[in-house]
Amino acid sequence: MDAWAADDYRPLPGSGDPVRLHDTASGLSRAAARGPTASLYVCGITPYDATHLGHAATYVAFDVLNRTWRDSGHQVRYVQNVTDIDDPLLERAEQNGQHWAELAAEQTDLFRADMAWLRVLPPDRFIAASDAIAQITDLIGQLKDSSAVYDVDGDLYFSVRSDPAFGSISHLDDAAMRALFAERGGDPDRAGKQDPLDCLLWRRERPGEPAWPSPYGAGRPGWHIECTAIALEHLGAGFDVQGGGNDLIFPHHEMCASEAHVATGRPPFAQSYVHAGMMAYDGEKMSKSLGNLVFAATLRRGDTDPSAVRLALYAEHYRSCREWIDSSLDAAGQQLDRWRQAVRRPAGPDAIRVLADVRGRLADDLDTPAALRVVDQWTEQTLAGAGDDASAPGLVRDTVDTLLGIRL
Ligand code: 5CA
Ligand code: ZN
Repeated sequence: MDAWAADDYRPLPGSGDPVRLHDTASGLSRAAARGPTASLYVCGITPYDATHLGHAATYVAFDVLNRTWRDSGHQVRYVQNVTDIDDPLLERAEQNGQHWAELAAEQTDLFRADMAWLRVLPPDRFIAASDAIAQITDLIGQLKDSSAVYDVDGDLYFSVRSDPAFGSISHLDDAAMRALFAERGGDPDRAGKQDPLDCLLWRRERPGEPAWPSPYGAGRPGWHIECTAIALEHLGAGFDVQGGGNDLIFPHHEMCASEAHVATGRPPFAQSYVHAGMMAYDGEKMSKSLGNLVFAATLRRGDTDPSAVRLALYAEHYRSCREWIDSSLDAAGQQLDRWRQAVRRPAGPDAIRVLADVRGRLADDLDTPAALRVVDQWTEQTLAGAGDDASAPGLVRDTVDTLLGIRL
């Protein structure tokens, strides 16, 4: 599937520091990429409703990683999926009296427009679950060969205990896993399962549901196997970072990793698992099911400056659980105005330091609040008339543009 048009990414002078990221599995801050190519899989949307600012915050955070990696000399290989086959999407399509594929196409288009508006650099591969059926069924075949698959009334399940490392990403106890599994699309209480946590790989065809032919009969894939198959196909086992919001730690990323460990026999699935905090609104996690949403498209269709949205999202660290406050857009707009005034001045204090400092802050687990303080400080000095470096305003403008995706 096509992603969206790439905005220009202009290389900066010199090169940035190696990026370190907090890895959920080890709890450590680690070098995020090892070779010249940095590989990234970010879990994509389930396209049944418009992109809200929680999604936007997560994709913008990984966009900063993409930009920071490129700036430090890596080639980035970025893959993102679209979960266009899943229960909530099928239910919404049914409610709307719409074909599921039409709803998915409509909402994916909206997402593309939102991402392009926010200047998020597109993934190299943007893959819908419905376009990955062959890879998914092949992978289920590999799991069957490892005796990690069993049948419950024609549906296929993955035995999580077949992976000795199951649990090593989330480190949750059994009761916590069970509760989250039930909350996030799992079926711990289904009769006939060997372990309540075993997850669905292939659901046999039911009347009124989409189905694809497969060696296991007609049906549709479960959720986790979709990302496992797409990541293994396009990045291979042991790629650098699997990312998403922290609501994906369990079960989604735990299940993906275990399926891959068993199928390939070559753990780890990803070197690091990186998670953004949840964005709340009106005191609760912004979520399609709760309906407490601020849509990116509403801002896009109004007169909101996308750079102000990015700046507002950067005000707190990507891993923190944050509350979206409507007035934060006004504050970000004012901050943006000052930055713009400063880069229009004929001269300012040396900006080589600003570039080095912004690079250093972002290389430290994408510390955007600290990076903003660096630019704020230069801005205040410049607006106060300090410095006589005529190249500084241009360099600050380029730094902010390339590393933060903010146009001044
Ligand atoms: N299709 C799956 C992933 S394979 C999915 O979780 N889709 S989603 O549309 O529900 O979410 C898309 C991305 O946004 C995921 O990375 C999810 O973790 C993240 N996300 C969802 N809600 C929020 C929120 N309130 N704040 C921050 N990120 C969020
Ligand atoms: Zn995923």
